[in-house]
Amino acid sequence: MKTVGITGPAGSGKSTLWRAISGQKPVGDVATVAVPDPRLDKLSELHASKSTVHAQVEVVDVHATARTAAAASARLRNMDALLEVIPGFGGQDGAAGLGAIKDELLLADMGPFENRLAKAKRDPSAKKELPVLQTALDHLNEGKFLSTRSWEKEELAFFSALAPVTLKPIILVYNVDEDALDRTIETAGLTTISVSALLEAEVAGLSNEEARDLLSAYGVDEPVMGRVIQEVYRSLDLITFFTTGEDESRAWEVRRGATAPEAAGVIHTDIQRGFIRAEVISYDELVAAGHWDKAKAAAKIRVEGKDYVFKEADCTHFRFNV
Ligand SMILES: Nc1nc2c(ncn2[C@@H]2O[C@H](COP(=O)(O)OP(=O)(O)O)[C@@H](O)[C@H]2O)c(=O)[nH]1
Ligand SMILES: [Mg+2]
Repeated sequence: MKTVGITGPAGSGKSTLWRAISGQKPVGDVATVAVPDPRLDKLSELHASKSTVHAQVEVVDVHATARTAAAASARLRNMDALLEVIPGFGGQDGAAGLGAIKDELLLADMGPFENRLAKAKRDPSAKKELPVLQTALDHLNEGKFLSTRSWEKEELAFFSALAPVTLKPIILVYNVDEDALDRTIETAGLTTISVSALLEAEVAGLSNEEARDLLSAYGVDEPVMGRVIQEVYRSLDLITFFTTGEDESRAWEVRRGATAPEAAGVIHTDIQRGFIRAEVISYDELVAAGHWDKAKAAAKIRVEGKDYVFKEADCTHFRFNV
């Protein structure tokens, strides 16, 4: 399960966004949220599955209970991806504050890199780290996020323990008034979505259908959760695959490029270890066939071996030995 942290300036709407994403009257500041996926609902319906299990993400209101900046920044470092909330509601101009927000993220990384560099300079066994740490620090000093450069595996190994904030996928959430949802913000290279956190928080307590109706009255096709998740999956390079049947239909996440045994390992390490083959059909083909058994009867199910690379929305049954 991936963890998404909400960050941003005080009063930007972080807690409002957290409520919007985590649903009705949540308590605390960490919520486990089912990833909405209409494809999964469709598969479940086609197979009359007894249970439907969505993929989950953990959404954290990073600053809600952190007493100090250091505590908040330590928490930020544990996140897989960040949502940076930029206030644009009530006449606020998000662009004006953008520079300061970027500087704050850069600063959060400069400190640890400076410390690490100073230590490495005193430690003869850390000689190899020096140029890499210096390159990273120079990059930050030039005002660039670490994610804007590609790093070799060995380079990353030198500083991944610092869990740099600017190496994480960062999605800017421009929090605008509900009647100004077409406002956008210019951010060189960073993914941005415009939302009204307040409107979304208000509809979060409603039924799915009511929420969609109300949002569509404002021209919003999809609740913020789905939009955020799409961006998070894209930025973390994750894909979704499905298992489906009478007992259960379930969505799973795996990194793009994963082979069939690796995908099997997401379900259980035993299935990866004892992997024999994967029966695979694309979501579209399965829906066209109407049912796994019908697809099988029509010889639409492929048999794939251990080198098969999983694709977005593959539907699968694994065959394995225990
Ligand atoms: N009008 C409007 N007010 C908002 C919006 N988002 C947050 N607010 C208000 O701004 C204030 C601060 O929001 P909050 O979520 O607590 O900000 P945080 O400090 O970043 O957690 C609250 O009074 C919210 O109701 C929005 O999209 N529109
Ligand atoms: Mg708050």
